[in-house]
This record gives sequence, structure tokens and C-alpha cells, in this order.
Amino acid sequence: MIKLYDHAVSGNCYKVRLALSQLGVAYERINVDIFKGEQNERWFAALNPNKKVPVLIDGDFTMWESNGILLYIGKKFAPNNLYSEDPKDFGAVTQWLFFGKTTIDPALARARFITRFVLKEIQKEKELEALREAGKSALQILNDHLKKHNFLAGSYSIADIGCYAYVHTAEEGEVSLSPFPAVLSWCDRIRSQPRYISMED
Ligand SMILES: N[C@@H](CCC(=O)N[C@@H](CS)C(=O)NCC(=O)O)C(=O)O
Repeated sequence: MIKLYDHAVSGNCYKVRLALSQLGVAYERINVDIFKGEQNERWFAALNPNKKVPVLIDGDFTMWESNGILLYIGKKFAPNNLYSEDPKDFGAVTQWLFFGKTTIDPALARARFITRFVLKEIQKEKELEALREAGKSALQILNDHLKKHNFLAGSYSIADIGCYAYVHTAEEGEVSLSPFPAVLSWCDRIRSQPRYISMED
């Protein structure tokens, strides 16, 4: 059975749990207490030298990097509605997964992390403001695309799952989603997909 080294409030882990749930794949969930520094212990660094969750183990195969894991499970459990081998579909999916990792997450995930988990007294207001502004620029790009398309890469796919993880938690970083109605409707469409689970499930 697949093993997922996981943390409940990590969006990077949640996206993998959401994809596994929607694909109907059973897996074992192993909590790594990242707030106590368990990711830095030698046993975990042997699984991921970058010392971060998620890590997925499938038999003798171990991998890390959440969006890479999405691509792996999409391909492994093909055919399915979340992943396509068609070159153009695949290109569009990877485009949005990379946009998520390079543009959405560094802004929105970071703003959420600092706002929720870093003591107010040591938060740097200027840094937070810059992250929130960068997050809004990313949301504007998503909103413009989603005005014309129901999902990021044609039909619902791992691209949506990858980007949704830190978009739907944007308000935890004090970035309002109200100015981005097409993003809000997209979030609703994702929540109505079969076998959807929330981050808290
Ligand atoms: N690029 C990595 C980022 C993973 C990541 O940042 N994981 C966080 C939780 S969301 C973590 O393990 N943080 C612990 C640490 O940095 O010490 C991915 O997408 O998997």
C-alpha cells in the first residue's frame, strides 16, 4: 500500500491526499510533526534530503515534491479523469503546476504560513505586504483565465488540485478572494467533484 508522510495543515500534503482520494486510492497516512522538527531527524532526511513533507513511498519507490507526486500518481493510476497523456493536455497541466510552484505558492503559501504560524512580534510587515501583493497578481492571472474556462487545463485535472491547495487558503494569509469571483466559482466547482475531501478531513 502507498505510504504518505504527511502533515494535516500542509497544503503541499493536502493536494496529494485530495488527488489520492479522488482517484479512489487507499493509502497509509503517516504524520510527521513538522512543528516539532521531526522532518530534520535522520530517518526522515533519508527519505527526503530536502527535509520536507510530503514524501510518498510506493513499494520500492520513494519520491518527494508535491507536484511531482501529483504527476506520478496521475500517470500510475491512468486512465483516470485527472491526468492525460495527450501532449497538449499534458503541456497545459504542467504549465499550471509550474505556475503554482513558482508563482502561487511562494506568495500565498508563504503569506499564510507567516500569518498563521509565525509569532506576530517577529513578523515583518513589509515582507508580508509584498507576499500578499504577489499573491493578488497570481490570483488575477487565475481569475482572468477562469473567466473563460471552467478548469485550468481544459477538464478538471491535477493542475486544478495543485493550484487549489494554496489558493483556497489564501484568506488565512489575509488575502481576500472576494475580488476574484471566477476563482471563487472554480473553488466551488472543485469542492463539488466526486470524492472531494477538505484539508481537515
Ligand atoms: N516544494 C516542496 C515544498 C514542501 C514544503 O515546503 N513542505 C513544508 C510543509 S507545507 C515542510 O515540510 N516544511 C518543513 C520545513 O521546511 O522544515 C513540495 O511542493 O513538496
